Amino acid sequence: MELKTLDIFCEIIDNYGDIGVVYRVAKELKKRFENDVKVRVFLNRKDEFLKINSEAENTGFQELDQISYITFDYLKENISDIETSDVIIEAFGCTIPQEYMEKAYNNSTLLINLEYLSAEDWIEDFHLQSSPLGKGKLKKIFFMPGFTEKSGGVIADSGYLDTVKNVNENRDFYEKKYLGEIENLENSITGTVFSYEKNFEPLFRDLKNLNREVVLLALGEKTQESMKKFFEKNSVELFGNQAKYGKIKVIFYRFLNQEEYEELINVTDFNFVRGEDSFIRAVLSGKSYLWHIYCQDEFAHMDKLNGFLDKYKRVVADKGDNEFIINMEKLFKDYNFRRENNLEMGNEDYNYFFNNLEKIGENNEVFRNFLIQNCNLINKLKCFIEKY
Ligand code: TRH
Repeated sequence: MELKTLDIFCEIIDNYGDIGVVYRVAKELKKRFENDVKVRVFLNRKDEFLKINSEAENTGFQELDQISYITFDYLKENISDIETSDVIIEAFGCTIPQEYMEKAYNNSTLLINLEYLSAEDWIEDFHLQSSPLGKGKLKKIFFMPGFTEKSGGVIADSGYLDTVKNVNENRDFYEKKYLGEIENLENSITGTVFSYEKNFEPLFRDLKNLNREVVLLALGEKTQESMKKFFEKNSVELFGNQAKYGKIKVIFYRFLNQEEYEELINVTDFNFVRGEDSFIRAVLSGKSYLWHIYCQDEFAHMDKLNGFLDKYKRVVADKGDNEFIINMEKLFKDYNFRRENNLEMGNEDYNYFFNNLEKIGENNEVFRNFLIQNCNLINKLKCFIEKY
C-alpha cells in the first residue's frame, strides 16, 4: 500500500509511557515514509503530552513539526469534517471514539493494534495475526513488540539513535548542559533514577559502602517522593533541590522534555529506568541500566521480566561470563520483586552493579547491537504497511 494518511490513537491512563511511545512512533513514521504522509495523533488528554513536549500548547488542535495533535473532544465536535486515514494505529488496544470508527469501517483499510512490549514467547504467535471487526472493509491486525526477530521488535527510532551518537561525539558539550553544576564531576559516578514508588534504603546503604563520589539525578515525582521518605527517616536535609548523604549527592531534577531526557541518559554513567519507553532508551544507549518494571497483579510483571532476562541471556551468552549473568539476573529480580508499587523493603544488593559498570556496559552493547540489527520495530512496521 502506498501510505498517504496515518492516524494514531492514544489513550493516556496515567504516567508518560503511552504518549511517550506514540509521540516517538509518530515522529519517526513521518520521517521514514519518503512520500509526504499526513500524520495525525489523537489524544484523550493533554497533560502528559504538555510535559514531554515543551512546544505543545493546551489546545484541542495543533500542528507540531508537521504532525497534527488533536484531542478526542475536538475530534468528536468536528467529526463531520474529519476523514479517516488509510492506516490507523491504535496504541495499546485503546478505545477509538465511536464517531470515528463508524466512518473508518468503510473508509479506512488497516487498523493496527500496536501492543505493549513483552518479552514472553507467546507473542510471536500473535504477531501480525488478524482479528475480525465484523463490519465494512477495515481489517485489524495485532503488532506485538518484543525482543526477537519473529516479534514486532523494539522502537529503535533513528531520531534516538542519532541522539546517542551525537551525545557520545560531543560529551563535553552535553556534560556542561546537564551536569554543569556538579563539582568534581571527573571523579564522580553519575546516574539517573526514574522509578515507581520504591524503598531506596538498600541503594543508599550500598552506595555509602562503595566509598566513591556518586551523583544521583532523581527524575519524576514518584522517584523524588520515595527518596524523600528515605531522607526523612535518616534525617537528611534537602537544600533546594539537593541532598547529601555521605559521599552521595542527590539532585531532584526538573521534568525534562523527551528529547532532553534522551540526551541526559546518554551523558550519565548508568540509568535506572521504568515503564517501557525509558527502558528501551536505556537499552539502546548500551550503558548500564536497571529496569523498574510496571507492577501487575499476581506477579505478571515478573513473567515479563523473566522473559526479558531469557532473551538477554540468549544474546550475550557467547561472552561466556557466568558470574555476570548470575549477578545481573539476581539484581533485576530482586529490584522488581513486589506485589504492588509501594515502599516495601527489597532484597537487592547493588554491589556487583556499581563495581562492574564497565563490564555491564560491554554486555549491554552486544544486546543493543543485536536489537538494532534484528528487531527494529519501525523497519518492521513500515515494511508491513508497504507490503500490505
Ligand atoms: O511513565 P511510565 O511509567 O509509563 C508506563 C509504561 O508505559 C507502562 O508500559 C504502562 O503500563 C504504564 O506507564 C501505565 O514509563 P515509560 O514507559 O518509561 O515512559 C516515560 C516517558 O517519559 C518516556 O517517553 C521518557 C519520558 N520522560 C520525559 O520526557 N522527561 C523526563 O524527565 C522523564 C523522567 C521521562
